[in-house]
Parts: sequence; structure tokens; C-alpha cells
Amino acid sequence: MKVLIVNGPNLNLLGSREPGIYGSETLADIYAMLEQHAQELGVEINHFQSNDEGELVRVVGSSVQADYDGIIINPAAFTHSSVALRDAIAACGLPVVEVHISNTHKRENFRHISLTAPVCIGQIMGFGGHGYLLALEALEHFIKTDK
Ligand code: CA2
Repeated sequence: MKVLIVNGPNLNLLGSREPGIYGSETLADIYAMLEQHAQELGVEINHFQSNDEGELVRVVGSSVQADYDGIIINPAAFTHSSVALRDAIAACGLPVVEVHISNTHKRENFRHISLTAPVCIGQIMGFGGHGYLLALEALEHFIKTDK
């Protein structure tokens, strides 16, 4: 089983600023935890981060041809704004789990709407970096049982 981890704009800054909202883990820390858990589950993972909407659309759009079985995505700010990313997720034909580090419902109103969540199989938020591990478990279970 092969899973792609996609992270959107500014998530490369994790651990360096706003620890009160996003915690102190870096994206590299999260990838290391994911890698270890993926090995335990027998899942191969690759990861991609970009600040560019078009790049994110391209990577999601080429995921089936790249032989992925599913995607875990934190679209970051594009969650609340990108019809293009929503369309790419809907069109890719793979199960996609949306992750947010913070609980966006406890934050500004504009973060309460996700354009991308309705085209994902599920959403996990508010558990910090650990949410990515929960997403991996949920996606692996979904692929194993529903594919
Ligand atoms: O909680 C999440 O995971 C978010 O996707 C993070 C996005 C935000 O726009 C979403 O509403 C919720 C922001 C990612 C930027 O992360 C930073 C990390 C450290 C310092 C500055 C930004």
C-alpha cells in the first residue's frame, strides 16, 4: 500500500513560530513519526509540501498514475479558499483524508469552512501532529476494508 502525504502553504514553518497554535513539532518531526508508524503498518509513504496552489493541484492530480492508493492532505490556508484543489481531490479517484493540526472551529470564522473536506472520506483536526498518525491509521483501514 502506497500513501502520499501532502502539506500546503507555510506548513514548512511548523515548529519555528506560533507554538501556541501549532505546537513545537517541525514538519520533519511529523514525517519521522509517520515513517515509523507507516513501517509498522506495512505502508510505503512519500511526502510533499508546497506553498504553490498549482503544484498541489498537480501532485494530487498525478497521484493515481504514480500508483498511490490514498492521500493524506493538510491543505492549510487553501482549505478555506481553493476550488481548484477541491476539484483535484474530487477528480483524483483516491480516498483522501484531510488533517488539521489546530481545531479550526475554535478559531476565526473564515477557518470554519472547508472547501476540501466534502470531497474527502474524512477529516481529523485538533490533535496536533498526532493527527497525521490518526489519519494514516484511518486511511490504511479504509483502503484495506473498502477497496
Ligand atoms: O491547523 C491546521 O493544520 C491549518 O491547516 C494550518 C494552516 C491554517 O491556515 C489552517 O486554517 C489550519 C496554517 C499553516 C501555517 O502554519 C504555520 C506554522 C507555523 C508558523 C506559521 C504558520
